[in-house]
Parts: sequence; structure tokens; C-alpha cells
Amino acid sequence: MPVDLARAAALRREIERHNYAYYVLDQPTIPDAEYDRLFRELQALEAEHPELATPDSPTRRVGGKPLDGFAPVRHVVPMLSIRTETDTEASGAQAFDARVRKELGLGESDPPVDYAAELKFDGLAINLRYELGVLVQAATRGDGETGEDVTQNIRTVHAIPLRLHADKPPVVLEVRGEVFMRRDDFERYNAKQREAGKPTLVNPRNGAAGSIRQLDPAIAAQRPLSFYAYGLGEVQGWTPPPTHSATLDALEKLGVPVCAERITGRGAAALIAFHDDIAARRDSLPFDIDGVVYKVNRLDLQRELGFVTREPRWAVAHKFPAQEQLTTVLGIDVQVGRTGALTPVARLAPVFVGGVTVTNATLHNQDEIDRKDVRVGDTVIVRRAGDVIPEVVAAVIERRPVPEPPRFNILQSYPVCPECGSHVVRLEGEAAVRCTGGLYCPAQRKQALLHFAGRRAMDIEGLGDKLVDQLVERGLVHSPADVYGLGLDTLAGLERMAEKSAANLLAAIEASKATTLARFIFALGIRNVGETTAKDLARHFGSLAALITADEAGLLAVRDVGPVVAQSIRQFFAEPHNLEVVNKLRAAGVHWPESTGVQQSAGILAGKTLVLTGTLPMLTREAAKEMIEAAGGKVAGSVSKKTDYVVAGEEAGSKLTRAQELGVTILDEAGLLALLESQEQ
Ligand code: 5U1
Repeated sequence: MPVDLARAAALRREIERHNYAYYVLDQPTIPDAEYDRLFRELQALEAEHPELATPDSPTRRVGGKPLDGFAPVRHVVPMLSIRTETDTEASGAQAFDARVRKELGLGESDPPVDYAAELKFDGLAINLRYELGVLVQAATRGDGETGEDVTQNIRTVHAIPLRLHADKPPVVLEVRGEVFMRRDDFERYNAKQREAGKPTLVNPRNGAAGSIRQLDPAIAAQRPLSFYAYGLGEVQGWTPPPTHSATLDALEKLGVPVCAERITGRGAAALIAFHDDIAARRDSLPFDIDGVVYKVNRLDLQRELGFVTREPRWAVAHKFPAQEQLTTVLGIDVQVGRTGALTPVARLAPVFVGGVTVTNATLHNQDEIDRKDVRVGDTVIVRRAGDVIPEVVAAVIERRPVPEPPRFNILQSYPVCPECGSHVVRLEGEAAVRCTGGLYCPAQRKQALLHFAGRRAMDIEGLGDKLVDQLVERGLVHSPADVYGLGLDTLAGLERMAEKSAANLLAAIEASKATTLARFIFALGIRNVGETTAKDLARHFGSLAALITADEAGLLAVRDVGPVVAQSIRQFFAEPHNLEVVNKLRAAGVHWPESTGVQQSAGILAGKTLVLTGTLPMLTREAAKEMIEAAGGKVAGSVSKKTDYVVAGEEAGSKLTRAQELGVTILDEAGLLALLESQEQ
């Protein structure tokens, strides 16, 4: 054998061995880089000697030229469909067993029938034709008599062997099974697409079916598909074992993927046990299934039972309740969560899905609504899997009413919170639209109270979640200010509250009135204002009034306060409902020592904005920033007309040019230091 030919054959064998280990056994044998090296070597050999390329070469898995259409393939052995039972109880298995026994002429005293049971995969049925062990054709089921030739796309499915693992392979072996997409592959693929701003797949099933029907195999090659075999078509030159389960074992030995979730057992009881086991574990399987399949295990009995129309009498599919259905969006409401996030919820025409009637489904947030383009009046796919809350998977655009309903925008439809009437905002960089009435909104009441009473906030010992639940649910507390109006009798009347603990709580409430400005700011629960920011704000402004009236520039002058935090603070105090609660708290006696803060300390750079660019000879950027801020200045990221000084070091780039264009004063490090020193004198 010429050297190249032998090397190509060896590479093909080795690469396919690694493929099998990785995609079928899920046990990678070599690092990706090494695999890539082998693959490239084979590609190079085949490019140099096209005569070396064989139909079973792994290089054919990357997808060939786009097709004009799929050629028809007539199935030598028709691809039958399967009788389906949708009832959820044991009756499906019992009825099947009773029918089988009757057809086989078995009486009550005859032994139970041996069955095989396996999963019904939610994908696309495929016939793989191997001739002398080499995959020569792959076809869809079509109408059962004639399918479509999808060989090019099927070659891209790494789990499908291009050559069977056998020294003496059958002359012809047709393997039947399902191409599907695992859930994790589906999620990963969609995440990648989303990141690249490309279209996503609706669900794993569509992902599998759509990929195989792709006319461009290069696109199919990018979709992560899997395959499991469940039966045979035409066979020549091979005698299958006498049972279905042993046939699947034999296929597995030939390198064909077969799902391990299968059993054999006697009588209806074994089938019922399998059904119940899989039904309980359905949501934790790595791929979607739509039920289980029961089969008479002995192939001679299968032959004896034969077919009715296009369905074998020896098999039945026991379907689980569908996890996806179509329905109509009647309207879109919002629900206000504990943190004030407004979650859009589609109100749906009632539909039975995942075993329950669904009338609402979450739309998550505005970005999801935009991405899925869901509108009122649309026909949508609704999914409910296990205990997960139902969600709208996609809108069926072809069924959109004419004229088109408008796009749905939360901020436009809900300018104020439906729970409390406070204004509603979407902060920069956040997916959620939020109610700003944090202290006042009933939806946020419990959360706000717990936070307010927390150890690092007002530190009201004893006011924990059980108590907060009772106080809110009995309508005793509407906002944190009401806590200071609670009396001993009221507290003592609560569940699990004795007189003593009520008195202790009352004392803790009283003691909390004397606090610090930092704690009070933190206790307000302003979004994005944590304990450290609260301290910085208190130190900087010195009084609550100064904080409340601070404009954006004033807030941005505080250490570590960026535009998002500044916006959160401004929005919080712009909401009259919040100010009302703050006033009530002060009226109730909450107090702290006030100071003038550091904002008025007129440093040499007070009110000035500086931009740092390039590398300074001595000072690090952080050190320069600290010195500027200590002198009352603010460091900004970009140069504008409002910039007072640009401090330029070495390799200063576009910021320096911009400063020159705008006529902004430019300093070097020495100039900056001189300016700062002039203050100290
Ligand atoms: N697991 C499995 N799925 N499935 C689907 N076995 C199986 N068998 C089928 C079908 C349509 O048909 C044969 C019973 C002919």
C-alpha cells in the first residue's frame, strides 16, 4: 500500500475512534488540539491526493456543498409509524398487553409476554444505510414509503458512525433511529447565536429537524446533534439476534449509539414500572422525550403479530402529556416582584400543556419580548416542563393577525407601577423595568421591611421574616414608618409572641431610632446602594437633605458612584411616595447626627472635571485620581466641553487630540502637582 494511502487510512481510523469516544461514550481520549492536528493532517493528505478521500472519511463531516433540494429515497422496507396511546395511567400498558396476548392466542394460564421498553425521542426519524459497513445513505421517513436523501447533513452528526465497527460487516444494514438535540447543546448553541446577534432555535426538536432539512450542510455541521438507534430496516448478509433488545445490543457493538435508558421485562407490570420511572425522571433527562415505547421483545413473535395498516401490532408508544402547545395571547400584564421588578406575563387562551391547564406564561423581561417579538393577538408556542413556570417559547409569525398588532413595550404600557402608582424606570444595563416606590409599594413591602430592619441597616433585633409576614399580611404595617407606631398589645397579639418578646421587640424598635445617616441611607433599600456606598454618601453629603437634593453631577462626585448608582438614587428620591415614608420616619423620631459633609470643602479643584490620559511618569492612575478627588475634583472618562483640565502623560492618544480641538487646558504631571500644591500653601 502506498505510504499516503496507508497513512490516510490510519488517520481515518484513529479520528473516528476519538469521535466515538467523545460523542458516543462521552469519554474524550485526547485533547482537542491533538484531535485538530490529526484532522488537519488528514485534510491536507486528501487535498493533495483527492483519490484518497473515501465516503467514510471524517473530513466529510464538516459539510459539503449546498444542495438544490433533497433527492427522493424509496425505502426498501417501509418505515412504519407507531400506534400511540396518550392516557396517563397504567391502562395504556395493560391494553397493549391484552391485545398482544389475544393476537398470540395466549390464555390466562400462559406465561407473561417478554417486552422491551425504551424512550420515545423527540426528534426526527432517520434511516441509515450501511453497505459493507460504510454509511452510504441517510434518509428521512417521509411518508414511510419514500423519504428524502439527507446523507450530507447526517454525515455531520458526529455520533453517527461513518463505518461500522466490524471486521466482517453485513452486506446491507439499515439502522433506524432518531436524530435529536440534547438540551445542553441546544442552550449552548442558542447562547452562542444570541451573543453573535444571530437567530436562535425555537426548541431542541425544531433544532434537530431543521438542521437535517438544511440544504447547506455547512450550516447543519454547526448544529450539535445526537442520534439513538431503535430498530432495523433492510438487512442482507447478517442475522440479527432473536430479540429486539439483543439487536440493540448488537448495534451498540457495531458502534451505533443506543440509549441506555431501556429495559426488558415480563408482562404489563414491567412496562408500567418503566413508564412511571421515566415519567418521574422526564425533566432530568438530558434530552426531550415525548413518551415511552413498548415492544414485544421476541422478533419471531413480532413477525407473527405483523401490522395493521402502517402500524405494527407488536409495538405501542405511550405518550406523556405534551410540554409544548399552541395558544393565543389575549393580553400582556405585568407582575411586580419583591424587588420591584415588573415581569411581563402573557395572558393566554387556556391550553392543556405539561399536564395542566395554563392561562398565563412568563415573558421574563422587555429584552425577551423584543427577541421573541411576542404581541397581543399572536399565536404562540407555550412550554411547561415539570414544575417550571410556563413560558412563551416563540410567536408563530405566520399566524399573526392582520393588521399587525403593535409591539409591546412595558414602559409605554405601564408608566406607573400597577401595584402602587409609583413611577417605573429601566436602569442602564439592567434587563428589568422596576417600580421606584421601594418603601411604599405593597409588592415590595416584605422585602423592604426585612431589609430596613436588618442588622447592617436599622438593626431591629427580633423583626425577622415570620414576624414581617404577619405584620404585612394582617395589614398592620404598610411601610417601614408604620413599625414605629406599633404598640405592645398589637405585638403581643401576634402568633408566637409572648408579652416578654413583644416588649423586647418594642425596645429594639425604640433603640433603632437613634442611628447614623449611613445606616439610614442603607436601610432605605435604594437599588444599587449597598452598605459601602451608603457610608460614602453619608460622609460626602453629611445630611439627608443634601443627598435628596443632590443633582447628578453632585452624586457623581462621590467616590465609587457611577452613572447607574446616581440614577438609582435620583429616581428613588424623585418618587413622592418614598419621600412621604422618609418624612414619616423622621416624624416618628428616627434621628442621627448630621454634619456638613465634605462636599462643601472647597478644594482647589472643587467643581472641576479632569480627564487623565496616557502614562504619567510617577503617579499611577489611581493615585492621581485620589489626589484630584481629595482636592474636590472629579475624574471623568472622556473629554467634552465641560472638561476643565486634561492631564496628559506619555502616549496620550485621542483624548489629548480632542482636548486640543476643544481648547481644554492641558497639564502634564508636573502641572497637576503644581496645581495641587498651590492649594496646600
Ligand atoms: N424508541 C423508539 N422510538 N420509536 C419510534 N422505538 C420506535 N419504534 C418506532 C418508532 C416510530 O417504530 C417501530 C415500532 C416501527
